[in-house]
Amino acid sequence: MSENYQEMWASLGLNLEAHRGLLSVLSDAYQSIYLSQKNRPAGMGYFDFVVSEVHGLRIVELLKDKAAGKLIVGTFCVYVPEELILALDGVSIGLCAGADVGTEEAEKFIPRNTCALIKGFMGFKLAGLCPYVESADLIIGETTCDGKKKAYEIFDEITKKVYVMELPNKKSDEGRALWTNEIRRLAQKLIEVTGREITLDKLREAARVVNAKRRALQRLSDARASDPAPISGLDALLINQISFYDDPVRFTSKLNELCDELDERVAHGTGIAPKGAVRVLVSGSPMAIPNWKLHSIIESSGGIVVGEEACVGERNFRDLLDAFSTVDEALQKMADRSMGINCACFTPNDERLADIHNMSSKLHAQGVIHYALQFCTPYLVEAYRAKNSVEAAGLPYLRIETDYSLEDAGQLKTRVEAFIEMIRDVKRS
Ligand code: BJ8
Repeated sequence: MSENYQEMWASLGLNLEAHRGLLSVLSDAYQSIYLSQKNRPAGMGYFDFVVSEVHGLRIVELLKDKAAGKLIVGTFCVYVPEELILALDGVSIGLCAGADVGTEEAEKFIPRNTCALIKGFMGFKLAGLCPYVESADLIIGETTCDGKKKAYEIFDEITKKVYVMELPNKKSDEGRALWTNEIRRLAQKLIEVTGREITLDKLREAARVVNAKRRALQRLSDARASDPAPISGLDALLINQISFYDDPVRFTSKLNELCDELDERVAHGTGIAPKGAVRVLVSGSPMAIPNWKLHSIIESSGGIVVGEEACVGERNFRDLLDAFSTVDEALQKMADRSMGINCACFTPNDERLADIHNMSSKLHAQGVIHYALQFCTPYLVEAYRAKNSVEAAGLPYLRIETDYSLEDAGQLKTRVEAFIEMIRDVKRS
């Protein structure tokens, strides 16, 4: 990344020395994990470029948008409707963090036994390393897991930008009514902050943009059902991660170009891994950028990740926003759509078990790896029911509990290799 951004980073209050170190570590990791892959689709060039400019050009764009009067809104959860932010001339940016950064600083505010995702977003801010948090005008939190909802109280003390939506725990009629009301409350908040009105035309245009992005992500997911898979799980994960912070119109256009290329690869039988490579579905906690650890281990052990039953994955794009004819109906439809996202923060959450089953069949997965971040109680507890459900369907299951550090990488690799070998044995017999 060019050094020309020093002035911008300084104006955002970043810790320049620590930031330089972070970019250098990220660039090395990207080189060894991503750029060492063989036979990648040419269309990945755009996404490589986006990563190389993640703290550079994209921040320049956000600051230009801000100067032009747009509201920069940071979010942490796919329940927050992106359409509503866009309809009020806002820009939506995902703030979840996928690296062990600023842990020492974060642990001054939150307990050590907090999940890595929460420690990550707190740590990035506290260590002066997140230009996204610094650029944001408003940060939207939600009452999902206990760790997040309590951390937002402190994050608001630190940033003075946090607004929290109340997410119900149950998908009952009362829960749906509560969430619909929360979307209306968010609409009012955005109107108040921007001084703009919500119009039907603006909502329709925003829905068109976000649905087009979801359709492109669905195309990517569909392409992964082929054997050989035309794209690695690592690259597909990266695209899903980028979908949370790139400009949505440009992202959709570039992803559709890539999907055209993937269609050709499928037609010619060109794969990123050999035909017959062991196909794995990953299910569980979200993997925020630059968390590439598990995919990298699976794919360097002879497996191929064919899908993610996760919020950085299928839960984010599976359902489109339905058509609407009034502003209030649009808000209602946004609430209905997000209530179809089956997060482990809900109880009961049988629909997620069905999602794992349906994705495994659609993508021809031969095994399921359940991934939960250490201290992520919702997903760690739900792993029990996921195991029973996956094994009842006759698929091998492996439960992984980890964090962002690489300390357990060797041990995880041994377990993943044994899992893949076991699936190969089943296939041979
Ligand atoms: S809809 S998964 S994006 S809440 S990993 S912070 S759950 S302790 S992120 Fe999520 Fe919305 Fe649900 Fe999806 Fe807590 Fe677990 Fe940490 Fe997590």
